[in-house]
Amino acid sequence: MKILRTQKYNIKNTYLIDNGKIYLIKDALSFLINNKSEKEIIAEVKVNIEEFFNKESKEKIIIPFDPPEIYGAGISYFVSRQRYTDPNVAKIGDKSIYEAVYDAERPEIFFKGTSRCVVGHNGIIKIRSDSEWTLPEPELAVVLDHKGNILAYTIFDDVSARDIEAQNPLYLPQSKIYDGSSAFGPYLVTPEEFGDPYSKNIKMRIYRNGNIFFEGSASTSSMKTRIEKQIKYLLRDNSIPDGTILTTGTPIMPGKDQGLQKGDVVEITIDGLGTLVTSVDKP
Ligand code: DO4
Ligand code: MG
Repeated sequence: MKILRTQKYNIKNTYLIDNGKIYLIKDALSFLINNKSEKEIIAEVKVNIEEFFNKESKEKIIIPFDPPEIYGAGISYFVSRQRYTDPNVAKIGDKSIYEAVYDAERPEIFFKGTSRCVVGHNGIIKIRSDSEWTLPEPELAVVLDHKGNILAYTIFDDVSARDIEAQNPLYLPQSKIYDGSSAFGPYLVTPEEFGDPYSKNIKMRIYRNGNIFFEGSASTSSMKTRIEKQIKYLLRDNSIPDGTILTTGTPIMPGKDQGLQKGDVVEITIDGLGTLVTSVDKP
């Protein structure tokens, strides 16, 4: 089952796509929390979902629901041990903080904001006004209930002001949380439909002036800090609300000269989750 939400004027509609049929439901989160009960279904509808993906459509795709809290896991893939290769990067003993956290038992879990900072499919992600090097981070994300059960999977872009993060690790929240610092969607996909989360391909393209400026791909099979462990640490002495999003870390990192620019288009595809497209702005 997939869930998608749209908006036309002030009216928001949430659609369930199941076995080729489309239903209007009250709300994505209550549908998932109430174990996909039929009581949550309002009616079967004859709408053309493909039409919403057409830029001219009046009914725009928006985030599938409003997450109350969003967290990120960091350095969960081997490639991210080398997040910064600069010799001045902060150290613990003789290891960079990134190598140290990759090798440690405790994963990196950070706060990534609330629904205030997030845009959906065809939305506009932002480069901070004080950042010259901002990168998209294409990630597999889970939607959790308050006990840490996985309700759904989705695509998440953990946009990060990498120059601000590099200046000092204490600046991490400023690199991660600001208006337009996240995107997710277009769908929520239930665990039964998504299947094994460790066999999915993640692909990202950045387009500049209509041409491919960056292209990269990776498999979730190389995720070292597995989702179960990330959830365990997220929930330790920390009560999360239903609908919390945990984004599981990036396996793809464009380089220093591949930072986003105003007008770029970012396209992220994950097997079974569709494609999330956003464009980039800088105030
Ligand atoms: O502290 C760095 C953030 C790491 C991150 O966001 C990632 O690995 O995806
Ligand atoms: Mg990240």
